[in-house]
Amino acid sequence: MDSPKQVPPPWKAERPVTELSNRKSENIDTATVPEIINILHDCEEEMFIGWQNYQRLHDKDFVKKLSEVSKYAAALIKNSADSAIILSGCGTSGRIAFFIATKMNSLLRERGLPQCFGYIIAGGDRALTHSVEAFEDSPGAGKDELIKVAKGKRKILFIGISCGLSAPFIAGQLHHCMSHLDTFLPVLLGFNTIHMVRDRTIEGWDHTLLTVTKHLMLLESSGQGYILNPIVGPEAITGSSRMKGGGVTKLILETCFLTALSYLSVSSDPKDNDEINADKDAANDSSKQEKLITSLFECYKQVWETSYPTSKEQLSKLIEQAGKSLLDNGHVYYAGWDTWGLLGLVDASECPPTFGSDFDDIRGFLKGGLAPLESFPQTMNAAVGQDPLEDETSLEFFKKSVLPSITAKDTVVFLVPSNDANIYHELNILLKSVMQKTQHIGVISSLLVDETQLDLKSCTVVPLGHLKEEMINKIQDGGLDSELGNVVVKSVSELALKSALNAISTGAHIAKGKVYQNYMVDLKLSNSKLLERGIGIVSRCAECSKEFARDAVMRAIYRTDDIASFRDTPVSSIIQTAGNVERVVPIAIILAIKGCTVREALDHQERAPVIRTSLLNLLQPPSTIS
Ligand code: F1P
Repeated sequence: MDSPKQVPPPWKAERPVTELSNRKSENIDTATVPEIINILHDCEEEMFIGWQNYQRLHDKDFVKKLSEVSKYAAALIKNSADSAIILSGCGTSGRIAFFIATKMNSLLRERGLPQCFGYIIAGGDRALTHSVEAFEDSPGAGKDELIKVAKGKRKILFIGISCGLSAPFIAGQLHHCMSHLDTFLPVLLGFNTIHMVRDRTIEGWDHTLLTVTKHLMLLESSGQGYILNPIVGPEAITGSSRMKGGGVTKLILETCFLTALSYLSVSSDPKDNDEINADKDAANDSSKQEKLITSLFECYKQVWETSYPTSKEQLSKLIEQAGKSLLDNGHVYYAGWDTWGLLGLVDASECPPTFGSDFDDIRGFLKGGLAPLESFPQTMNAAVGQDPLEDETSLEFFKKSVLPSITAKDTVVFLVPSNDANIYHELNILLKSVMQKTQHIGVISSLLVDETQLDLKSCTVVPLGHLKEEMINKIQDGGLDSELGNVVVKSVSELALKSALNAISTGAHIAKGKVYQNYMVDLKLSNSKLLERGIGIVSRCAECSKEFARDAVMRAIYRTDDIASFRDTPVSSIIQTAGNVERVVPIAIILAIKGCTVREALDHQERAPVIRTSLLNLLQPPSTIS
């Protein structure tokens, strides 16, 4: 019997699953690279098999809810003149919202349907590539953005994504939707149970995340809202929801919208599109749609699973090269085409907030850059240039402005999605130029790629898995036409790519000593969730109380031993300062362990800049350090 087994209320806070340390990855910092890959695999597997007794992706109730949301999406797509589907999130969740909205709009365009997907990312479009985490704390900013994007629409499916069910930005938007139910169907997507949602006061607001979520839960009982929250277990790097949180968000949303499109039998003659009859299919065949959803989940699992054995050896080599680059103060560059290039950009942009790295340490470039991908031009700001040569996200910019400065210390990883003569031509030219600069070159390719067309000598080639014919047949029997089948083939390989990229950037930062046990010990404390996470990490590493850790963090932020005058400083102001100060968590850990002054902690940090080594030195006698 696969019914949900969520722990029932009372509404007592416990540590959310998304902030727990995963027991499987406790020793990831001392593991060899092949072992790191195994650990990541074991943690990611929880996306599909679930965690403890909580609701899983495959559970009947979850699949049923997703099918209902997808039915609603189908109806809106059908009547899209005055309807919209808006996806919103902060950080990685906002980037995935952008990714999906862009992809779905281009699919609708190809099918002769109006583009009705929109996205919101907290902090605006600059946050697509940069860390702009502070907006996550503002319910008001969330609401204002939603009002802008929703303008002129009569019916809206709003999906607020917050992996930790923790972003006030999303709570502000859901609250607005719930006050305008004539227009909005509000959906919350995340990976904790409701009883783990924070009930803490939010500055300048008289609701909490818990009150908003409970209100939505009430609406759910009458079909006026949904909470989609399968539990996928703690992240391999504690709290790093960019990893499986981001992956499972992509998987769930793509499944939802591809299923929605399967409801619409589009006539080959665009004039006949009026005859699309979503309602008939939707009402008649729920169980067929639920089956399709389950089959789609299986497709993702199959390709994700088969990519590990096929890619492991070569991926290990690439992670070692990338780690060496970062240790030598070199760079890792991802250069890719199509959605693969975009995923490279996403992975790179997550490193500064997670590992306290520089923007240039790991960077991504995409053929054509981000500008042509805009889904909702009114939300784009001037940060993304229109000329690819000036657009710092484009492959053209990479060729012109980055390639000339590449050295033997750098690693370049090409992301090659498809069998395309233009890509082969461009890549062969690029490979020739890059080979003259560095030996560290990786090529991650889908099985669609014909490697005989490429000059790959001395490259580390990482092939990903491919969807089996029988699975393609299964989803086509389940209602997807061959065009949608091709989209599935692409989408499932993207998940495998995302895992490989996460492994490269995580493995490289482990090599650089930015992970202690499975904690990100140099994260940027740029919003309230990250401030709390940072205090928790200091308390765990230094084995001290939360209060003691909080004081150490405050001293590290303000670089003073006398923090009495900062006691009543509002969290928003602490965060504003903390976001601009380097190495807050490492300094706070030293302060908490040594009981020294800030000056002494800074000196210690300077003498031992590799954080993990410095921590081990403090915690153990040097002779026992591995
Ligand atoms: C959003 C987010 C993460 C980011 C960092 C800060 O989290 O911006 O994407 O990696 O951890 O929070 P969530 O709202 O999706 O839980």
